[in-house]
Amino acid sequence: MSAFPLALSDDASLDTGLADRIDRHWPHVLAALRPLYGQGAWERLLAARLVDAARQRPADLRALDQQRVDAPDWFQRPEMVGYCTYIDRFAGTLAGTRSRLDELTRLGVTYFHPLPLLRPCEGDSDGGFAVADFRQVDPKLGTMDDLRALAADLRGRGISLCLDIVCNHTADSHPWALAAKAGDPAFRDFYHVVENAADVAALEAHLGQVFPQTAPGNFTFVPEMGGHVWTTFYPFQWDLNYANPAVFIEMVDVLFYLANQGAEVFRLDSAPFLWKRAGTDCRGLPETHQVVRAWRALLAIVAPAVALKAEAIVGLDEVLPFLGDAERPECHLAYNNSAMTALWAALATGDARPLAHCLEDALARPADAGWLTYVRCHDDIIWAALGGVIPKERLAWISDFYAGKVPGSFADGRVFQAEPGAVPSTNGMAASLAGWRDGADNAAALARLRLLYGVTFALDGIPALYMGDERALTNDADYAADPEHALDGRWLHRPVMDWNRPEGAIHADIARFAQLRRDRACMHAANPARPLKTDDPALLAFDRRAADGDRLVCLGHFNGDARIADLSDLLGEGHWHDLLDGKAVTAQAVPLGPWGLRWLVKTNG
Ligand code: OTU
Repeated sequence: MSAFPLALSDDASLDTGLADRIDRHWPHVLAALRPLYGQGAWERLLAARLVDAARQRPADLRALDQQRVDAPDWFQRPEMVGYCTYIDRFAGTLAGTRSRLDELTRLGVTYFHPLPLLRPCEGDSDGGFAVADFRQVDPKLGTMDDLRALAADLRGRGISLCLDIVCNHTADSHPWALAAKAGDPAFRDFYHVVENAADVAALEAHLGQVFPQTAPGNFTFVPEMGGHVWTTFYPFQWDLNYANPAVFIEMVDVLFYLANQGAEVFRLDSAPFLWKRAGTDCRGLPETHQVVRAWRALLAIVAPAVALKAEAIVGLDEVLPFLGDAERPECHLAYNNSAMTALWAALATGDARPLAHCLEDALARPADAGWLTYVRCHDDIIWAALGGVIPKERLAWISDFYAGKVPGSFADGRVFQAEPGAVPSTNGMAASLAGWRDGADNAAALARLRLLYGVTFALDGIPALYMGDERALTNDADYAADPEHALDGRWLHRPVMDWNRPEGAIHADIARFAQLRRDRACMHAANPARPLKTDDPALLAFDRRAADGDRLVCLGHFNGDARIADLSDLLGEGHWHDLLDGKAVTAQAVPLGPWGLRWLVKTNG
């Protein structure tokens, strides 16, 4: 009963490998979806979209598919380095971006993630995360032709394009929402509508809030809908109803479409929220994982060159399921937000032990998956995600530290909105959070920024640079002057790129981290970062080891003092040298500078 419902016949426009891929992966699609949707007409409808998309897949992308079927570890390779930015803030338009690609190449970038660029709703669109058309580019940025051209340019340089799939919700001005408002029952069923207030209250009792001040609650009363629409995020972002197979099919068709334009990675935005079940917190439900598993299997059929990345900014135990396991794979990549958050925690407290703990827990990921490792992104730093690792009072202190409220704090950040009693998360550019102030002596801030990026680039996965960090760009305090941004404090760390700002030392450091990773077998993501025991809480140590013996030990000194450490227990026999400064190091006396960073390898080894 798991046969593919359509005959492929001898269709010459289809890829020769397609039938085999269907045989391999279609049973996984059914295994994931039949428990959700039963057996039914949706199977043929889905199969038809799949065959259409396969037929439309351009020849150059089919060639890429073949390469990646032959070498499925492409996204784990040591040369992978990411860059994330808003197109308008980076280069104005997609065409402008095409003329800035040398900047990316100079930094060693092989993975480019422009934040949402599809046509958003008018006015405030949550930075493009309220999509009004999944098949059209934001006219302010360009056209679909421009996007295809950018993807092709990137591909030509060995850079993979990552696009956001805002899969949890649409804008309330999306045609599906408009049809629902106009009374079409088929489209009403694309969303969750709750008719009476008592039912809303019963659901709310189990739900958290993402934007408690600017968008309290999880429902929005919409008169045209005669009820309350589920809106986890802003009122203009309507959550999709994945219990309706038509929603699943439409969204996977969006994935197929964008894959055929040249996207090589999809960032599944707000992945934990996809499925709703009354009486639960609706985060990371088993049904959500079935949806993601089915997407993985369907892309493995139509566009095997494409990888999925989970955006789940929650505790590690809730992130790991998004990577699946050998039998039931889900995403290829997931954000290692625990490591990122614990990195900032270590910088504030001088205690790197929670970070080592997070790295230990991160070892539980499948060997053929990878992390997206990062220092900053366009969102707030969510301390609550470390709830299982650091006590709440300590997290509250860290949040205060980054808001500059703790005496002696170097940080120049701000708190973001929080639910009553919760630890507020933090906004701010990496440089500002690390204490950078234009016009001041920034030696310590530079060392801190370098430490954060140096550790991140030594971890397992794709290290991603957030636009501006390579020039130590600071906060955009003027965001509040823009009425569309004023109420959302995350715009503090979404500045316009200042191309006249000197590149400075951090630019050279980051480019060097990328270059040093490239040729080292141990930096392949199949080789995880294993924390090593140290007797100094401020000293983070971990290593990467390849099967061929290649090994790198990364040391991070989360302390502003200089010291000389006896690390003979940790490093053992042999001669070592530091790849970063090229100098020899003896295990008995390793100099650790203020906020010092070392990438040690055995000499001649
Ligand atoms: C994501 O973030 C995006 O990164 C945000 O920029 C969007 O506003 C949001 O989705 C809505 O599209 O809560 O504070 O566990 O943490 O999805 C950011 C996932 C968020 C959430 C994450 C969300």
